[in-house]
Amino acid sequence: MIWNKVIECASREDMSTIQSERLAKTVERVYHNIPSYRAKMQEKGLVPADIKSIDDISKLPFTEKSDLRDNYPFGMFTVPMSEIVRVHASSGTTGKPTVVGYTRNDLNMWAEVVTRTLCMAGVHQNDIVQVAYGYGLFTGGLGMHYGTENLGATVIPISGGNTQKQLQLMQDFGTTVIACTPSYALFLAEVMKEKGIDPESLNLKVGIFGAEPWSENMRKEIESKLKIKAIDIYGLSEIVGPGVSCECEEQAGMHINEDHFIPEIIHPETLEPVPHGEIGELVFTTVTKEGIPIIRYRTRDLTRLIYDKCTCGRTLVRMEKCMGRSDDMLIIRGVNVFPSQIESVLLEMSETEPHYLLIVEREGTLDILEVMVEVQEQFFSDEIRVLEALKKKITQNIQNTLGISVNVKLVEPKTIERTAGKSKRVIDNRKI
Ligand code: DLL
Repeated sequence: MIWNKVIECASREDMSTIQSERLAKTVERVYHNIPSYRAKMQEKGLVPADIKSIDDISKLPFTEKSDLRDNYPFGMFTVPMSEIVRVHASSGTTGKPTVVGYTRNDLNMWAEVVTRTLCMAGVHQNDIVQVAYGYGLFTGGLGMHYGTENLGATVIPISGGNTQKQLQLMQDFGTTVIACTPSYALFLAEVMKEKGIDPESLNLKVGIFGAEPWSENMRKEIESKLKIKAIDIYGLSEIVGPGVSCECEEQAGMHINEDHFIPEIIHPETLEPVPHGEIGELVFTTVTKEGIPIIRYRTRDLTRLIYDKCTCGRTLVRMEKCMGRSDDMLIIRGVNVFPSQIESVLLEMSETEPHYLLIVEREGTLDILEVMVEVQEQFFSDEIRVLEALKKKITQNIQNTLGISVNVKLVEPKTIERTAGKSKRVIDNRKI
């Protein structure tokens, strides 16, 4: 089922026309309503009339998380507070959260894009959707909630955590769709196994997983353990929340709702657009938002765009699974390392659990990368020789992938902290 066929299957030409019209209007609005945007445009010698079509988008200045922080809490809103009907905020690693506000129209638009993504994932009106993303300032819970209601499916607003209850409701209510972070999905699978719950005995068929990076191998792991189709959904609070893009049942890249959010890929250092199809940093401009329109927001997420028509029939441009972030990329002795690379290695090995923690230290001038890995119950034996051999094998596999040496530390199952929300994979203790 396609929710909005006219838009989701539009020709490139029609989409460009829609985007160009909306972009020009948005630029006009922010120029006249937000002093910080006006100042940035004036610095570049730009007036709204210079932006006539999406071909002019790269003339515009970028927006960064720090712009939202500097205007904390409501300084980037373009409408009076009487028109803002909800706020959300995303907790940063440092300092104040970034706050976003939605008008009634914004909330309707958000519900519509999430409904589209649910249809992409193969969810129907008669499905029962357990929303296990956190409800609250985080956009995951409420974002999925209203999209599900808008579709007409049944929503179970359980929020994150409370694993026992999650499983009980899955059994009692006949949940068919679970929406949560991929790491929490694995945790649910783990607890199911412990409790002797056979996933085949449940009605689960689809999982809608996002809010953190996860690899193809992790997808395979979740699909085989929960016996479901695992769909990747992407979004960020600064743009709208979940629903910026999502995979369809083909699982071949996430369709971007580009009539609302125009994507670009730039080189993270030169900030210039990269040639079509190359990997770089994803940048979004919102063209329908009223509460807090955002021009050229630097997501720091690394991916590439795919413009070919998808076999599902949609023409909406697709973005590949995120390779990581330009800023959570670790640089270890000069080598770029993404946690997802290590995750893939671990998931390919049958002896390990997909739970790991990377700890980076600096000894003198040397970076040391320690990888804490959970070993499966049956392999965790007291026999030192067996464990030593396993440790050697894991170390070798990781080193072959990364091209740098690492210290592997094997730990017992369930040692590494599980969370119901986004997992923390890296502790960087370097003081640089
Ligand atoms: O995580 C919104 C969301 C909720 C998306 C539920 C999907 C599902 P923020 O808390 O603002 O918003 O975090 C946004 O999370 O820039 C990415 O780095 C990361 N992220 C989100 N989805 C994915 C994904 C929500 N599917 C930041 N793959 C983004 C990889 C993701 N990273």
